[in-house]
Order: sequence, then C-alpha cells, then structure tokens
Amino acid sequence: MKSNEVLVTGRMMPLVMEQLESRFTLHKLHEAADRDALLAEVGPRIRAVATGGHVKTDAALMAKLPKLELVANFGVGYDSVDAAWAGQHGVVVTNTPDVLTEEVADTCLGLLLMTVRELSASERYLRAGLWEKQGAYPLTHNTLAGKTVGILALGRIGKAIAKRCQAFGLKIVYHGRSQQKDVAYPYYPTLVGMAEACDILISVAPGGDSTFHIIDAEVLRALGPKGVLINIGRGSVVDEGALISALQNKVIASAGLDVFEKEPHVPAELIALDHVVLLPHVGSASHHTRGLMGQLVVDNITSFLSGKGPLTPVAETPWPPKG
Ligand code: 8YV
Repeated sequence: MKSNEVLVTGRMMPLVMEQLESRFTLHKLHEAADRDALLAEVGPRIRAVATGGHVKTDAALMAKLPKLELVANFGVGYDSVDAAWAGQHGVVVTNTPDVLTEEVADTCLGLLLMTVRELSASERYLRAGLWEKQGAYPLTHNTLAGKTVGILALGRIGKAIAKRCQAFGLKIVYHGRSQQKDVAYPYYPTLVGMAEACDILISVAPGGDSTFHIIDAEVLRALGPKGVLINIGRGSVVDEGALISALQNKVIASAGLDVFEKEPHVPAELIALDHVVLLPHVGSASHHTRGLMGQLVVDNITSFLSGKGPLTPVAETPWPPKG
C-alpha cells in the first residue's frame, strides 16, 4: 500500500487514473456502493482530492476529510470547489490554467462565426436536401463586418479571444472587475454600458456567486435586437430564462452557447430555436488539450505530496500561504 491516500470524486481520463494509481493509494468515490461508508472508512487518511466540474467539492465533503491538504481541479474554472472554505481551512486548491487557453479561444471564434453567419443552420439546410429542392440558403442578416465585440472577463482566455477578434478586423471593448493598465482596449465600468456599446457580447466569465446571472434581462435589452450573445465561460453567468425570452421575443438577434445553467440539461426552448447555436461544452475538448489538463492535475498532486508545493494554486489559496 502506497503511503499517500488520494480520493477521486468522479470518472477521470485514463492518463490521470493510471498515474495516480501507480503513485498513490487511490479511492474512487464514484465507484463506491455506499459513499458515506467509504468516506467514513478512508476519509481520515485522505491528503488530496482529484476532482472536476462533474462533482461538487463542497464544504460538506471536505469536512469529512480532516487530513485534507490539496484539492486538484480538472478545469480552469473551479466554481464546483468551495475554494473560500478551503482557504479558511488550510486546504490548497489547484486548477488547470494556460494549457487550455488557445483551444477555448479557437472554439469561441468557431462558435462566433457559426452563430453570426448561421453556419450550422445552413449545413442543416444542405443535409436536408433543401439546397437542391428550394435553392440557395437565405442570405444571413448578420455579419462580422464592422462589428464591435464586448468581452466580459478579459483574463487569459479573454485576451486570446480578443487577439483572434482583432485579426478578424473586429473592434474590441471589455468589462471586468477593474480596468487593466496594460490593455489598450476601451474599458466599460458597467456590464450594461458595455452591452449598449457592443454588437456581440462574449462572456468568458467564471462561475460562482459573484457572477451568478449577471447577464440578465436588462443586459440583453442593452445588447439590443441586432445583438449576439456568445457564452464560452459558465452557464450560471447568464439568466437562462431571461435569455430564452429575449431570443423568443427578438430582444436580441441570436446566441451561441457552449455552456448552460444545468449541464448536461439544455432547455427544450433553446433547442427549439433554429437561429441559436448550441454546443455540448466542448471549449477545451480535444485529446491534446484535455491530456495537458489531466497531466497538470497529476503533476499538482505529485508535486504537492512530495513536498514541493502546488504548481498552479488558485487565487483563494496562494502558495506559499500568506501570513
Ligand atoms: C472543461 C472548463 O470542459 O476548464 C474549464 O473550466 O470548463 C472546461 O475546460 C471542464 O473543466 C471539464 O470538466
């Protein structure tokens, strides 16, 4: 039996499982017939948890692991981990930044083009045999030409998206918690103000309490009847009910969504709308990028449990710990 014991909360990529299994004593919460019994038995010995967005690593779970020192999250977004609680209880949380930045930005530009130029609807038209039967697909009302993109949350991924948008000849503005000194794009101190000023609102914002439903009916009204919403960040940022009603009532023109409030559930009202593009949360989903993310989970746990500290701690749990 290897001395360090690690808990995995849900199914993870083989490359993660194999490496963790070869280095540590691994316990699989998702395979336990009785989770409470497993936690009661092994919980007191667990030093690290490997987790992802599929399972909540909340205070209730972490409190059952009195020797817990590290939670390694698969994903740059870690809204499913209670990082504030972890920080208050001396538990370090890590995520998987940087390795997915370019992939997510690429996906975002694909989603943007699909939405604005109706590429998936026009492909459906061809596949249904309508090109031959009815003639050319109708001209799209929307275009990228001359448009302004407003980016909500200009972090690493937001900046990679902005760079691509610039290459497409788009104007860029942004909104976030504060203006960034090293960024020349115009800053809007309010989200509504930015929504009024832009044609296409791209949300890269992370989930969590501070961003919950910040894209609401008012923001959608400000975006306007020619406006487009692209969401590549977290579904919880958008009030999905307000979005459905805005799309149905043409308060905005269309939306391209890679993320949803209750994944994998996608509301039937959204699926019914042909001018909306819906992707099953594939922003980072290539073998290449998911492999790098998985490796970073393994490397964080290995480095931490061998006394070398975490590689990519999140802001709430800085390393070395403050004070
Ligand atoms: C993954 C993501 O799809 O990194 C994130 O925050 O949303 C995506 O890259 C997700 O982490 C998979 O669980």
